Amino acid sequence: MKCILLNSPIYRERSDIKEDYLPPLGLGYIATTLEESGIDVDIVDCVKEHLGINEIFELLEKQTPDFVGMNIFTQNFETVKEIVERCPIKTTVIIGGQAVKCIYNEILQWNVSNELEIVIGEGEFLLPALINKSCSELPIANVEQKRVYKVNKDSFYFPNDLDSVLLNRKLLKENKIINHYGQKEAAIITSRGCMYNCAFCGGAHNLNKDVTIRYRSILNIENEIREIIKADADIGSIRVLDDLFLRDKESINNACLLFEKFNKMSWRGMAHVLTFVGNLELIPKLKESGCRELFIGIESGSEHIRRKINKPGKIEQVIEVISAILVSGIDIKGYFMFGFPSETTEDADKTFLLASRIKDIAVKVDGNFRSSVFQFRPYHGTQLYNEIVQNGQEILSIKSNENLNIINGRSQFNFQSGNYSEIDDAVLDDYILKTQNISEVANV
Ligand code: B12
Repeated sequence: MKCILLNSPIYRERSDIKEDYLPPLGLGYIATTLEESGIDVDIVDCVKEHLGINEIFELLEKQTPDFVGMNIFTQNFETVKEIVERCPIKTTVIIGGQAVKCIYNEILQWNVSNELEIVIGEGEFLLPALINKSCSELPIANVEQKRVYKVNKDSFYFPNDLDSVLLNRKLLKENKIINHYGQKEAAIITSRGCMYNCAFCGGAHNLNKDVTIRYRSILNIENEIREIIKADADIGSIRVLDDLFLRDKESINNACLLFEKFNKMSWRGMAHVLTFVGNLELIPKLKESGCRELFIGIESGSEHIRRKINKPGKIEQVIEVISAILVSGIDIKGYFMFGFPSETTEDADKTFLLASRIKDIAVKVDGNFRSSVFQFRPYHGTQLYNEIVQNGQEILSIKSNENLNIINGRSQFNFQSGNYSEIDDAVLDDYILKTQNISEVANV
């Protein structure tokens, strides 16, 4: 039984654009359980290998797998649809990923001749059962030869205990991810589910209530880091990719205790401003533990927009927390977004001003500041997507915004599917470009 898992391409055609890349850990978890069940599995990373539809078809014709699994995102919905509909071989296709819970009805309409399994939720325990035809749960929908399976907290296949979910990194073939500092870096995920309600994010708590928030134990994370170093002694940095690793006082203390054990290594992680409100005194300890950079979603400098997107924390708290982090010598990569529904040039000015204020602070202290700026685009399964649809507005299909591609290395982020703000298109592009240009280009 052979199964190929495709990390689906962002671009329809082969592109040799040099872009940042992070490994598809979700597919890695699935490949690990498939391999353990005796299934011959291979991850083909179309993002890393820059494969377009034609190259994927050539590969499938050559390898003729019995099963082809692939993830789908709002951004590459049309491309994945084309791959599935025009698939040149007889196989069983399996589609999964965060967006599926909101688009499975559309996928059921696809014109497909192959068998199609559509999976809502976390797939690593369900997939071996599906492939080995031993699945104990019935599909929640069934149209012709297409079936929809759902893994939520009530499913037998839901990973309740993250410590028991293994990741064989060899299957990810992640040989060289060199980070912004020139260090060889490995990425890890320490939690699943989210406690925040960001209105632009598909992982928001309010819209995923059938999934519980789960954390790995610190010992389990420590063991994974030891495995990573054992497999590759050149790893100089760990990047924590989930939002909840640093969430409160206790988790900050735990992170310090954990990384103090790896004194030759630095680490980087995501955090929210609220993580540090009331915990500023712990930031120097984070620095001592090897924390080199924090990734923080600042998003908007307008209080009105922040309320609309459920982004907690007042502007003054943003400044206070970010200043304390920079003063401690930890760098910050701050994410900003322009073009939220109903956003005006006044709101956008406030965001640009906030990014400029942070840059002004950074130049006077040890920590460095990089900005990473996006045009808002509505993703399936988010509050803002639902609101736009409820307002009767049409969500346009995704296309590249070439005006933004004058900055190198960011074209994978420069997609848009309509402008829902009160700001003219060209003015919006200007805000994005000038806020991006506040710092050096923010890559990995
Ligand atoms: C960390 C992260 C990333 C990381 C790593 C992803 C990873 N896990 O490997 C990086 C930075 C690489 C990333 C990239 C992108 N991401 Co991202 N990411 C996240 C984040 C914050 C956490 C996801 C996570 O790691 N969960 C834990 C892991 C184990 O779960 P997972 O990856 O989802 O995989 C599980 C299930 O989804 C499912 N599954 C996944 N794939 C498949 C495939 C099959 C066949 C099956 C059956 C099941 C299945 O089983 C997996 C194992 O349990 C979420 C937001 C959130 N809080 O959930 C956004 C999120 C998933 N990302 C999102 C997006 C849009 C992207 C990008 C397209 C961004 C871009 N470039 O513009 C790219 C996709 C590129 C690609 N093809 O890889 C959106 C998706 C929304 C949507 N409707 O499409 C989310 C929801 C954030 C948001 N803004 O709303 N992302």
